[in-house]
Amino acid sequence: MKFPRISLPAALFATSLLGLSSAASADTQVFSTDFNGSPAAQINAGSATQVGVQYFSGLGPAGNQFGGNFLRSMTGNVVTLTLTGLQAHSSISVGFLFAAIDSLDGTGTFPSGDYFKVTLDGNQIFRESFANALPSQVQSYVPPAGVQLARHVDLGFSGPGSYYTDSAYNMAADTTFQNIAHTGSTAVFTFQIEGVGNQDLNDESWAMDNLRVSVTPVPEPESYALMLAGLGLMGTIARRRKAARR
Ligand SMILES: [Ca+2]
Ligand SMILES: [Ca+2]
Ligand SMILES: [Ca+2]
Repeated sequence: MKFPRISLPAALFATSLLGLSSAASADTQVFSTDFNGSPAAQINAGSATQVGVQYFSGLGPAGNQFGGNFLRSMTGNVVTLTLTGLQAHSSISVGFLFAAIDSLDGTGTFPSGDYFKVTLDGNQIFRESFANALPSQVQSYVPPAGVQLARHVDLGFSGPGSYYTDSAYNMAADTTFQNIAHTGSTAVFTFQIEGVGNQDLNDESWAMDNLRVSVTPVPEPESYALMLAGLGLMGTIARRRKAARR
């Protein structure tokens, strides 16, 4: 039995091609924090602080559960995440656990308007109201399957009481936040609850835990050049072999 001969350059090239294709198909995590240790330098939290998650602890799927501390913010405050030096990529995804704490008023009439808004590079990617106080209040956010972890449950902070129940969501499972077209080397996300219904921290607030950002890489221009050079080399090898068999 004869084994086909493979030249060393061709074998090396085939290996590098495999590497490139696997890198292109899998997302690469570029930021992650669980808010348990020192605050991440990439986050400007404004007046938000890292505090214990209280009864949110353990909510969430394996590997992505509330625990330790999270970043708790009053309504009206803006939390900004700034990422620089990102590798070449075609899209970006952000995931986090979201805690809707105490008597957020949804789209309701007293006082109306507690909207959680997320922007990327100044463009709004999410804006929905969240309601916790009364079951009759209107919440515009309809969580996709697998996103809602708790609703109208006392998970701590103000209360307990009918006005001060809480809700929890796994936003990493909401496709709104996944594979957003993006190519820039810098990405700036903002998170806030805004609207005419913003009240003080003891009345209503929100928090996030396990904030993670990933990108879908594309080969760098140098990699393309390498790939083209490799293809040329393989072509040359194939032609030489064909010529040798004549
Ligand atoms: Ca945490
Ligand atoms: Ca509460
Ligand atoms: Ca309010």
